[in-house]
Amino acid sequence: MEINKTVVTTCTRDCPNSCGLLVHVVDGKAVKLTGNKDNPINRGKSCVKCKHYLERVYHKERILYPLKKVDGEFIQITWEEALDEIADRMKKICKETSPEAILYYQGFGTRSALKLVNRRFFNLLGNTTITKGTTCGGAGQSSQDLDFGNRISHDVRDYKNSNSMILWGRNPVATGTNLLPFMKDIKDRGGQVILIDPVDTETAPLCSMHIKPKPGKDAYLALALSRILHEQGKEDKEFLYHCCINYEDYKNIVYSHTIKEYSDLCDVSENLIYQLAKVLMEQKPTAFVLGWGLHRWEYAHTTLRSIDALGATAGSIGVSGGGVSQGFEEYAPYDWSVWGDSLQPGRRKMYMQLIGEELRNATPKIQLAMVTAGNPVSMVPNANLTKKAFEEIPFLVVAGHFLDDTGILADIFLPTTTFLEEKDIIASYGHDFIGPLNPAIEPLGQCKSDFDIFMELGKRFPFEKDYVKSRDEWLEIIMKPSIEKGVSLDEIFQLGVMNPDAPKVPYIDKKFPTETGKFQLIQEFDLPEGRDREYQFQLMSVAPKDWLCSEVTFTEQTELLTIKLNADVGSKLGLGNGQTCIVENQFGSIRCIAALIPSLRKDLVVIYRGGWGQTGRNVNVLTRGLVSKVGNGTPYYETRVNVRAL
Ligand SMILES: Nc1nc2c(c(=O)[nH]1)N[C@H]1C(S)=C(S)[C@@H](COP(=O)(O)OP(=O)(O)OC[C@H]3O[C@@H](n4cnc5c(=O)[nH]c(N)nc54)[C@H](O)[C@@H]3O)O[C@H]1N2
Ligand SMILES: Nc1nc2c(c(=O)[nH]1)N[C@H]1C(S)=C(S)[C@@H](COP(=O)(O)OP(=O)(O)OC[C@H]3O[C@@H](n4cnc5c(=O)[nH]c(N)nc54)[C@H](O)[C@@H]3O)O[C@H]1N2
Ligand SMILES: [Mo]
Repeated sequence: MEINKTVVTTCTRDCPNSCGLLVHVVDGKAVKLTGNKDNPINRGKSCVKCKHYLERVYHKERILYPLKKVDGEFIQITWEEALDEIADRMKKICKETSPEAILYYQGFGTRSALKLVNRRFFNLLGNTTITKGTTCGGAGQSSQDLDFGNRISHDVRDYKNSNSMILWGRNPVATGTNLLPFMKDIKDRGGQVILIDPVDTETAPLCSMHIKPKPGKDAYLALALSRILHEQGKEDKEFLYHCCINYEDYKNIVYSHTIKEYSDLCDVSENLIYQLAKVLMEQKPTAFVLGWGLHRWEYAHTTLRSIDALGATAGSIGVSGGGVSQGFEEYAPYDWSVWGDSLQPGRRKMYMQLIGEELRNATPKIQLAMVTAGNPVSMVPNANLTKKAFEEIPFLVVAGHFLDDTGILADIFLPTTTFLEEKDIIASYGHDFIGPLNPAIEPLGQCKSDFDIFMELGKRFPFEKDYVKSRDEWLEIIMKPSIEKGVSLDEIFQLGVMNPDAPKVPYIDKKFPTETGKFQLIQEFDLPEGRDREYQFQLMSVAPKDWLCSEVTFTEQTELLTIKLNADVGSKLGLGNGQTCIVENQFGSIRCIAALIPSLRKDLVVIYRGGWGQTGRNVNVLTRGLVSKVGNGTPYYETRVNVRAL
């Protein structure tokens, strides 16, 4: 490998940006990561997560050698020893019990093309157990599939044609900066960018208006807006009558409450609701840009579908500059048969978000589990239960970068490369650009990619011939659907390409891949009050700007987590700024440091997600294990807590 160079690559961190990057390498060491100006989506920009990523790559806590736990302590072993032991144990379990007693848990840390072969390994091994459901975006995708037939979002560049934008439960300043120039552009052209988020986020100051509904109750706001549009004759009659089904039922829902009643239900003043309706009527087209916060409710589909229907009413569907955009299919360019799921149609699947409970109730019991690119002990709800369940697994293999809450429980820990050390391809859940991973530096220490780990393991099994291939051979196979549409791997590795299937404006022909060929308006409205009213606050465990999911180091976590709460409410609880308090509910408790914010809603508290239990910073000891009604998502925010001074 050349030792001084600039390498074109893509950020693979779990983020909708998936920025095109340049790695600047001096003497074989990556010294700087910058945004690639040739990338059409991020156009040279990149975020704070990228700036600090090299610290993570070269961090002294990063694990660079395979480790085995002996008498409670990790010792360094060779790859041969590690992989032989894993393969031997797998064979023994398959022979003596059943492949079912082996669990594969694939987290969301990196979702690149070559990761498809991971699950294939377990499918070839037999009817092993895998996970179902998702801790991320399932509810949104399924809800939009119900309405549109298929969730397809607008390319960010289409927001050049928007005259207003509603950011609904999304925090791009922290989680996806490639929206920011488009927000500014709309405002520069005299349009409004409106944030709807119960929390005072970093994005709020950049917006023309910030509406803070009662958490989880946005559906009432969407219906109120639709009612105003209808009452003023400004609904998109053409689209509602000719391109939708269920319009009469939907209209009945819309007219089921008065604006005053809706205002009370979502706790947004009538005045603000009318102001927002005015934007929808006068600054068309409106781009509705939805985030992942909206998914994390048990009845998220009611909210999401009410917003889709509002988009239909406001004339935003199938219109350039409009749309109700929520995300992209990050596996779109690949051949899904590579997963090999058809080999094991009847296999057992455990809910990811209930993994603790599932493990404890399983028959046969899991005897060996392998986790890659995930940290379920920190990130899955009800962390105390999850941790116990993982501790009880007789043999746990974790492949990752750091000894996080899951890694620390491993019997064997396999050190994996970062995207700077790998060749691969990655698509995105925030846009339709397919980007390359070109190796910029040699693997640190003895780190191996997940791909190499699975190929090495594959060599130890009779299915070797089917499975063990070179990286390039697998990439050709996985990318076949894209190659058949004219994409070449060469152009991907040079810079990347747009997915050839990406529409310029989704649904511009007003034809929808639903059963009826029409847009399906929400027909039934189901939104119960919510659980655990005996606790005082809704717990909003949202994404922090400064770190990403649980990708933090031990030394970064010396202080307790901050809890943000309304200043008056905090004072009544006897709390001052900087004071330590206990946050607790039926699932557990953590200590936090109070930050009193005058403008914050009084019925919620905010604690950032992703901290580790090892440092007392895991907010998921408080969250409820639950599956959303639609889409098998995770309703993290259906959690209420009390706070008291220490
Ligand atoms: N810096 C950083 N970037 C990240 C991440 C990170 O942890 N840190 N995480 C990555 C991941 S995994 C994902 S999925 C994305 C998430 O990206 P986003 O969706 O932008 O971020 P979230 O914080 O999950 O949720 C956004 C907002 O939704 C709001 N929200 C929650 N419930 C409701 C509700 O009922 N109504 C309304 N209107 N708003 C609500 C929250 O208050 C929050 O501010 O970001 C990715 N990028
Ligand atoms: N309370 C609360 N909890 C939440 C959420 C919330 O809003 N509130 N949001 C949820 C969301 S949106 C998500 S997506 C999940 C994320 O939860 P997880 O899927 O567990 O993901 P991460 O916390 O990002 O942990 C990923 C780990 O994989 C490692 N890693 C990265 N790339 C690779 C790779 O290529 N190979 C291997 N072997 N390891 C790699 C990283 O270093 C990191 O240790 O958490 C959820 N948890
Ligand atoms: Mo996520």
